[in-house]
Amino acid sequence: MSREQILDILEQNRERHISGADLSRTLGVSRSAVWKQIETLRAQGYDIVGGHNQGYLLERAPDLLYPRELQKGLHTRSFGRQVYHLRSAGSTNQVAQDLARQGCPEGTLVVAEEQTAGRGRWQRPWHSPPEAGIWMSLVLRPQLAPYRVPQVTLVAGASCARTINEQLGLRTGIKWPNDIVYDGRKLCGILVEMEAAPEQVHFLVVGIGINVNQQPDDFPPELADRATSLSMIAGRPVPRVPLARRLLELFEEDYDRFCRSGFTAVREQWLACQATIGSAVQVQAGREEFSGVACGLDEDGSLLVRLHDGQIRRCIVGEVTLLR
Ligand code: BT5
Repeated sequence: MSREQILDILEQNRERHISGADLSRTLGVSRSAVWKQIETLRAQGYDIVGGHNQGYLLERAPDLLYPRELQKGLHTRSFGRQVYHLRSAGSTNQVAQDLARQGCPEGTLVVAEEQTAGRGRWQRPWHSPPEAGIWMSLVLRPQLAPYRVPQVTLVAGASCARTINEQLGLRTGIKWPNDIVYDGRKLCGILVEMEAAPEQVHFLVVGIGINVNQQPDDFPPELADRATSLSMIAGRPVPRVPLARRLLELFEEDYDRFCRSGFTAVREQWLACQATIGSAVQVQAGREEFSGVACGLDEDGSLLVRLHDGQIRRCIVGEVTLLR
């Protein structure tokens, strides 16, 4: 007997109590074995009311990113078909990289309720407090030359913005290349890491961090006026499980289109959600720094910036600051 079977039965009977005797008969185990499993489920956050004599009723599943919860009604081919759920991880990108090196299939997902060493680009820290956000990493194995990897960041950004906007009825925007922002504050970041030979990517790890249920006090002082969360924007708690599930579906759809038809197939979608073009920007690209007006997105995903002397500069990688 597994806890999963007990949950299956309780989920199919959300309107009535199921007696311990019925559960023990159906599953062929003792009533005390049933009780022990119920206690474990409660410890995992499942709100099960009742007891031996009254019978059991599942009132509420927890909003934790358990594989079982994420995979309920998940319409994907490979994304999230294999899920590693961790209460706490250093960095989910690191765990996913290790799994990728061991040969895990494309679409393998690592999610953590908390990260203690969450990272951004250039080893900057990513603040990931417990149960407050979606901290996840996906392993991808595209047929792709390494120079095109920055495009995958844009694809993931477009999928994140689409998911958030669709699920919450918001108009968040993408700051090129990898931030989702609302009212000038960052609520989601993407970190794509790769292992590659000169001509061919071996695997990618796409790390996505979405601030969901933080309140202003949950952010460290240095982020207080630069970061926000979906619940701060929506003014209510936001369930994480449906959001993460929908993100897996939309990201798989966009990624498939990208693999089949190239970046052009996703470019329009990125443009529909962008919050960069048209703004005055300052760009840090390697050791170089320049400012101008972001004036377009090239066919390959590079940001085009018109400098003050009218020259157009293409940026393939870099850090953009929006100037007000
Ligand atoms: C990013 O880097 O925005 C990529 C963030 C990726 C995080 C995910 S979570 C799951 C997976 N596992 C990981 O270890 N990472 C990925 P970057 O553009 O370099 O931005 C980093 C900067 O964002 C930091 O220097 C802070 O200023 C700011 N920051 C840190 N934590 C934040 C948060 N929770 N919300 C908003 N801004 C944050």
